[in-house]
Amino acid sequence: MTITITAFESSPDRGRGQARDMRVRWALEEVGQPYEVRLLSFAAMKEPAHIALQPFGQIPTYEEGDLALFETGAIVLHIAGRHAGLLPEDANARARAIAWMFAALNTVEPPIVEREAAGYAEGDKPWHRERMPMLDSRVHARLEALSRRLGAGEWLDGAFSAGDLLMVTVLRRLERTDLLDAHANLRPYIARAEARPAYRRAFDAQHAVFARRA
Ligand SMILES: N[C@@H](CCC(=O)N[C@@H](CS)C(=O)NCC(=O)O)C(=O)O
Repeated sequence: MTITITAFESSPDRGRGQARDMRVRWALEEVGQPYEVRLLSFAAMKEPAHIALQPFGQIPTYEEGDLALFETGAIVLHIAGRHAGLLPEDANARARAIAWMFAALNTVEPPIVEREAAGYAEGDKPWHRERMPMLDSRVHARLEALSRRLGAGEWLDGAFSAGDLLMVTVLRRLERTDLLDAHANLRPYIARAEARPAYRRAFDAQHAVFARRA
């Protein structure tokens, strides 16, 4: 059955793989599933046809036969549940890997996105400069705990899993900041993930969308 995902026609990140379709592309590459991409303009994302698939008018979505999904966590979990390669066979290890998926999206991503949003949505406010150190420290608190748990490990819990996949896409949002520098094992963790052939294929595919338009 053909899998179709949606992505930005013109990604604001200029092909740096920060848009969340990257998570879905990477997961599909890890499990060896081919997919098609429907590119959407910002206007098309807010039209009824897309809102029917994604109630918040965002990308990505995932369609496979009569199944339509939104939310990258749900999509990656669906892919990982259907195909080998992203979740361990052992039931307890599988549950722990899923906990890391939730941790990435529910515990680590929110302060990172809030800090990012403060930059473009509140940069002109008189209190912006005073607020930033507080937002930085919230991100650092999460990174510190994550870094401590990762320790000298290659991945978060044994073999590479969907938990690592989501965590790395979240951490990559900080790649152009200095926030990762205080946590010595996090950039190497990201680099290990980025060296995976499946990651490279997904990255190149989303970059090609940007390159074609440039
Ligand atoms: N929690 C959602 C977030 C989706 C999301 O924020 N998508 C962004 C692109 S990475 C988007 O569509 N932004 C445009 C908008 O919100 O209008 C998920 O993980 O799928």
